[in-house]
Amino acid sequence: MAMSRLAPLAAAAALLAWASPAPAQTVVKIGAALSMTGPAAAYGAQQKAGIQAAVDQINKSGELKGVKLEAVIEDDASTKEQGIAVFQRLINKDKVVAIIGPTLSNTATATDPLAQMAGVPVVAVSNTAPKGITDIGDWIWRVSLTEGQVIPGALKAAQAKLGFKTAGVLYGNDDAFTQAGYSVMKSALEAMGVKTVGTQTFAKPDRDYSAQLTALLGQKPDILVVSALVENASGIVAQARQLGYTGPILGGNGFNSPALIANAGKAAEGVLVGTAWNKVSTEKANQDYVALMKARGHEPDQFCTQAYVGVQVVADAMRLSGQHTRAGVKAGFLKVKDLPTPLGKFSFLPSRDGDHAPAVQVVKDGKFQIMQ
Ligand code: 1QQ
Repeated sequence: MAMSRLAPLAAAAALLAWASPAPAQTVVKIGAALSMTGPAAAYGAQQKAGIQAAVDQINKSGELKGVKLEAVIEDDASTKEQGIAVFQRLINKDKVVAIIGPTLSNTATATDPLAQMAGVPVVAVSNTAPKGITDIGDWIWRVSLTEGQVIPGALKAAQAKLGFKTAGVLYGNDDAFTQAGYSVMKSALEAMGVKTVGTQTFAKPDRDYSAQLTALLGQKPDILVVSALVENASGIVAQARQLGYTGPILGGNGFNSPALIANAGKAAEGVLVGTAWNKVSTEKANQDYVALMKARGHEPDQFCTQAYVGVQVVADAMRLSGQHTRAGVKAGFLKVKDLPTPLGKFSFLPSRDGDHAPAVQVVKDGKFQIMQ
């Protein structure tokens, strides 16, 4: 009786042993703190898809001989408090070799000092505040281009097309990213000789922007320039159109989500936004990535792509240093050079910020289209 019950098990075990010679593999954990809930949730969902695609791809390729990557993805809830709790878990409990994230610059200002103190490499894949991220210390690195690397060029490209002379500016005054974006916009407009005819603010919980927009539109600006996360951005765009504004609107990185188009609908047509990802790039690394995501049934945005590249960069650092430890990843970052990625050839600057070419896109026919 006992024999007959065990026999099928033994047969299955024998079959498994035969089917998978299973080379010894070390599991290496990469942590990610992403905004899966809260005001930045639209970005977090895309980032998660990018990380999982990269981990699967790298494991399948076998390029990290003897190493199997495992992503430990946690929700930072778009807040500093939850971000801190997640970082502590990833650093002390999961013992990850690197942390990707957190989604928001605002959260990063609170979490990244913990990683710096613990000696855990961080790769920011969506933080775009120029200051207060990589300058936290030598364990903090960044793939995402900053607003300073993207907005001045986007404004110039837009001006070359549209020829605006005056601007109305609207920004969130309760977030590290929206404030930093505003200060980049202000200096870029000044440098271009564009006159700012009005500046208004809002906060993340706000849903009605009619007072601010009415004040700005009363000044008849040629363009509206907005620094906002996507939930606020969608409402601002929709309400500006409801108030009869038909002119151009240029947004910062917060606008870089298809959620803007889904939420604002037709009102989003003509919105301009600088981007780190030229999705129509014909470079092989981009074409391969686009095909991979298509095969996975996922429509990627810039945030998905940057998160994908974050994992690529960590894997490349392990390959270059020959180590899959925290110190090994950091040492490898110093050697990453012209890595072919869907964002273009990627290298780090001496400031540990990312370096590759940005692009400009405009919403047309319900889609972000690269401006040529
Ligand atoms: C930041 C950003 C947000 C818009 C995206 C996550 O760029 O917080 O820095």
